[in-house]
Amino acid sequence: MQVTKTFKRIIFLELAIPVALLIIGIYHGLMQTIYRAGVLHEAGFAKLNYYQGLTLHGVINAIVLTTFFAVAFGHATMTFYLKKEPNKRLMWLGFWLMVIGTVMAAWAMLAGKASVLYTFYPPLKAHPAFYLGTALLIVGSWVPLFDWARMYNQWKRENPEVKTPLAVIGTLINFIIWFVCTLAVAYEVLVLLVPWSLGWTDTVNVNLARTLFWFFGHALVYFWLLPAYIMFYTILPKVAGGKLYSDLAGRIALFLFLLFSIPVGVHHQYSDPTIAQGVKFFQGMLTYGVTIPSFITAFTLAASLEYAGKLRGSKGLFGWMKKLPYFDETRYLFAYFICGLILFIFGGVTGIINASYSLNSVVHNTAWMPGHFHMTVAGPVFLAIIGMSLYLYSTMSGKKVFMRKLATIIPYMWVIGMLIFSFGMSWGGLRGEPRRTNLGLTYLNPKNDLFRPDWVPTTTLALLGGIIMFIAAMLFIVIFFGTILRKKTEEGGLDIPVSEAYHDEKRVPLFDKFKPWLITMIIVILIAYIPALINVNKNSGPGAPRFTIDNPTPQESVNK
Ligand code: HAS
Repeated sequence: MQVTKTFKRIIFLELAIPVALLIIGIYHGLMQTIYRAGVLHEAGFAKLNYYQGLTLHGVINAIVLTTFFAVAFGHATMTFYLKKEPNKRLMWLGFWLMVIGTVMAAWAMLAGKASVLYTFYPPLKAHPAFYLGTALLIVGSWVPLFDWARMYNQWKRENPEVKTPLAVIGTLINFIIWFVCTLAVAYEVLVLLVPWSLGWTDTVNVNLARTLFWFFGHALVYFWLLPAYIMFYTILPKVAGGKLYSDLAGRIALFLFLLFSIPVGVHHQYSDPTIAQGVKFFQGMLTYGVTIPSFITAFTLAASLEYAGKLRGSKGLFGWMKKLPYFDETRYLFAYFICGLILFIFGGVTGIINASYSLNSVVHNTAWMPGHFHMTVAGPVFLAIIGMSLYLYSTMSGKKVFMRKLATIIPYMWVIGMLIFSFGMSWGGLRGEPRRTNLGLTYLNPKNDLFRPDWVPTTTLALLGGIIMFIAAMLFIVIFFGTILRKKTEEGGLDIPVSEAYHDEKRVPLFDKFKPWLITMIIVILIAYIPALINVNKNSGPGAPRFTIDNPTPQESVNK
């Protein structure tokens, strides 16, 4: 499909800016494993503090890369399937808001004024530029939703009886979840944190801030995941050489995410004393609910891949696994998708363990947790993002992928590194190794009284995995920018592989409209969150003054 130059330019910028920033994000990931394995016994390295690096790592990789990509991929998907381009002014507006927000937050982090990690929990205080920057990044990513809704309504009027393409349903669902969940974090930032950070209010209600953050924070993980799921349902079966087993299964899964993605945030707060057990129990049950669409996805994709393997002549129950195009460089996207899915089997299992109220008390705030989330956000999400960024850039620019064989091998390197890293982290977590801690200063320093020799193997494994992942990611960055620097060999266009459905069930109106789902979504959120907010309002103690990462006394006392 031919698209305008402006459309291409905006998409290229939205893909290339976060990939360039990944150099900083990935470097700080490697540094984490180095500090934690006790290779360094310092509070910082190269004039950057440990927590400053951890904040850069989380914010760049988990917030900036994912948000820019979701917007770029959303534009590409909506345009490709609805055959209409979005309004260019709104595209630019969204883009510039996101860029300005990123620059503000990046300045605050690099200047050492926002070492508050990607969760920015108070009472750790950041510079207002950090909060306002992240708010602008979010507001910029809202803009496309309103234009896509217009495009969708127009398309619907022109095609009233046609089933809405699955990728369009997925994109709209994802950005509706995003819009609703970010309202809470916008309130947290603008009403609680910015005035407190500026000194206009003396204290902040930490529990309320955390509850608002997690209203946003767990839905955020599905905002990361859904673009990958859209690719798995609509592109993967095609590049595997088969068909999507069931189109309806994909729709059901996506609408279930609309219901369950938000009202589960309290499972991050099982240890918060302000929230009552009943609320935790209810949101814990809903957390099991949110695994259902992923189970539907696992079985539907496995059936689609089995079909692809059978078409290639596979025999027996699991013979299809041997017949998939793992190293076919003409279908390099397959490698990125399958590696992500393999990691997600482990990411999903560990997530279900976290969801259990009792097991959570064993693993909460231990190294187990980064073990879990690297096999989700740095698994299917990261691999789908980088694979698709390369694919979109190469096809739209008309430039051939630089070192395509290597591009096909990178995801396998990533999987090997990630499995070693996450095994080390999960094992360490079960032995009590804390997360978000510069272990090299104490527990992994043999000269320190607190030295823990039993954490040496676990952190060494994480370091080994970290090194392999670092090499894989750097090779990807070389390939991505190598492709940008290549000469154009053909007229590029927007061309996304489209999977045909094996069971293309007839249109079920319930799974082709948003209203009933939106109403149910709001009801479930209100039931889950009104009691949680009442608890927080009633049970929170006095507000907290401002703290910075380098001092255990409030900032006011330091300044006196
Ligand atoms: Fe999680 C904490 C529970 C999914 C990310 N999670 C986190 C944090 C992050 C994160 C970043 O209940 C840390 C936040 C922080 O900084 O404190 N998580 C879950 C559950 C799921 C889940 C139940 N998480 C994700 C996803 C993430 C993500 C997705 C990012 C994208 N998580 C928790 C809980 C906590 C938590 C608690 C808080 C813990 C605490 O105490 O702090 C579920 O959605 C998982 C369902 C997944 C599945 C797997 C389906 C498998 C598929 C692959 C199939 C493979 C095929 C290939 C077909 C059921 C689809 C076959 C072919 C071959 C050849 C083999």
